[in-house]
Amino acid sequence: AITMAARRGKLIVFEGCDRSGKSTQCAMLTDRLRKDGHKVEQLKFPDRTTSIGIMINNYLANKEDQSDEVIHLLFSANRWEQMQKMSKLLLGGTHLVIDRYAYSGIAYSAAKGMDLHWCRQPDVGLIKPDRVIYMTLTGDKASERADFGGERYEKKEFQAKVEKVFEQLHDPTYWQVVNGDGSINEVHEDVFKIVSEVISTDCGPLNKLWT
Ligand code: Z5A
Ligand code: MG
Repeated sequence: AITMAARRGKLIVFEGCDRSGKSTQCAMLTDRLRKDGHKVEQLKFPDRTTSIGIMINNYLANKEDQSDEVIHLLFSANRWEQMQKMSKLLLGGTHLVIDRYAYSGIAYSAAKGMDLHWCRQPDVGLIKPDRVIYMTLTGDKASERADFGGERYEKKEFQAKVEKVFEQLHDPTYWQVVNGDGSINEVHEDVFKIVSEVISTDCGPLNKLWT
């Protein structure tokens, strides 16, 4: 069990507000790690391919309404439905690069005025990331980037509230901030430095989030 823990894959999560470059950086990091010979898989939340994911997609696209509580629980269930697969991959030595996680779940719901403690409960016990890379953008950069404003939550004032909740969730023991203002390649180098260090460290057995 000890060698298994030492050789397990690492769970790297990208978080942050809209258009900060999470998806771009997840793809670049995954490619780079794979080229370097690592076993690595990329996942994203919401995973819009499952039946729960389709309900979430309809909500985000404003095609369907849900109460705040229901959509919150669907986002969480959409993570829980991947836990078995994730745990298998990690224990088999595959690194996982994940685009958004429970922190987005809490940040977007609490930004609507929902109780933060209530919002956190459904995600308690998910696999804990080895590192959260929290991407920031200064000023109006987000709204200047492509496609901003197409979905339900893509409004400037709302994004500012989301950012405030992320700041409350920030845990310096395993979060690192990456400034997304630079060029895609500059940001990638910052990300890669952080992840290289995590990958070469023995992080012990898998842990559960917020337990
Ligand atoms: N949500 C929730 O409420 N509860 C939950 O539990 C979860 C999510 C998991 C959809 O998420 C919504 O779901 C989201 C949160 C909510 N709502 N909002 N807002 P999503 O992950 O599917 O969202 P998305 O559509 O992928 O967008 P995004 O994540 O906001 O964008 P991003 O991934 O951070 O950025 P990007 O796609 O990499 O880049 C955006 C654009 O900027 C693109 O044209 C890039 O080419 C460009 N870009 C990227 N990097 C740079 C740099 N460095 N310079 C210049 N331009 C750049
Ligand atoms: Mg994205």
